[in-house]
Amino acid sequence: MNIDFDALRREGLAQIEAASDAQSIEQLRIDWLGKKGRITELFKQMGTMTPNARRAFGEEINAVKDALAEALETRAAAFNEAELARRLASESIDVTLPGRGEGVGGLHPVTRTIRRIESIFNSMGFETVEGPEIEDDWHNFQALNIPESHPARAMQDTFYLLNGARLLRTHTSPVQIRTMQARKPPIRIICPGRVYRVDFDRTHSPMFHQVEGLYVAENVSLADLKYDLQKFLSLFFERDAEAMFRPSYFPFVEPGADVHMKWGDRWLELLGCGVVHPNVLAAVGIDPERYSGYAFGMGAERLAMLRYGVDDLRLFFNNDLRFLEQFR
Ligand code: 2U9
Repeated sequence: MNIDFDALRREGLAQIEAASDAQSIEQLRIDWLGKKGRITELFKQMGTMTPNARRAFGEEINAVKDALAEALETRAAAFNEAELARRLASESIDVTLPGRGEGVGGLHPVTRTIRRIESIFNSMGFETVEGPEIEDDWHNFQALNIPESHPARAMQDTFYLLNGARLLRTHTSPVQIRTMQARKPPIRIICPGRVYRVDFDRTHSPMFHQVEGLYVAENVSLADLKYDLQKFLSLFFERDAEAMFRPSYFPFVEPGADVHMKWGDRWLELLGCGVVHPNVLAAVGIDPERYSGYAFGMGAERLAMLRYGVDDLRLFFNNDLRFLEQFR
């Protein structure tokens, strides 16, 4: 068999030289030195040769094989090195670059308002108390002298859970009920928290925040209520607030009143209040002949709107940073 080993070697080396990446080198290794590669096929032919011819052929073909294997290895190493250098360059981090900067967060304007209301009442001797947002009918309604037929209990106002066995509290008043059950007068508490009502339009949100207060002791009167709320409003709005108490109806107080404040040349309604109804004290085992109390309730969003001059309630719930960042 006459084979031009030099030509074979030149052909293989030329192909290896022309390869442009590591995959092409691997393909060439398979084509030439693999199980069915061209060199391997030539080795197989040696079986039919005479011993002398086989020795001569073997030397030549082995030399070609070694030359190609070495060339393949050298090229593969070069490609691997280039790939490593490329990755090192692209994955390296310049630790001397300046940082991106961390923004400083702030409290939500409604949270700030609640904390402001709380701290004023804390300074007046009221303790902050919180309670569950999922309530039952008794704590949210019955104990508060809200009869079965009262409109506040209709399905369109209250979010009911578990087929009516539980509900989302419609005010924080059940916290005061639970506190009166657990403690003896005198009780002086302020109860901030989320409340829920089936109501959603320009001025109502299905979830909003209330702060309610309760003072129960001997000889608590409407005069105490007026004095304390007047003081609160002056501290909250940082001015000599002119307040007006106008009769209003809430099932849990008697008498009840809406509190208005002079705002420019208008009277603005700010909160509701009243003397705790004797039925409410009796429901929690406090003797209404011996003790009396006053209570009040306010919407935190409403007070936040007035304090910060915000004219759309929905801005408090959109979580638009352009709005929120102004309150830092
Ligand atoms: C107990 C007894 C009495 C809390 C009260 C109001 C009047 C009131 C509204 C203000 C705006 C609700 O958020 S709002 O819509 N609240 O007008 N709240 S008296 O009276 C109580 C509470 C608990 C045991």
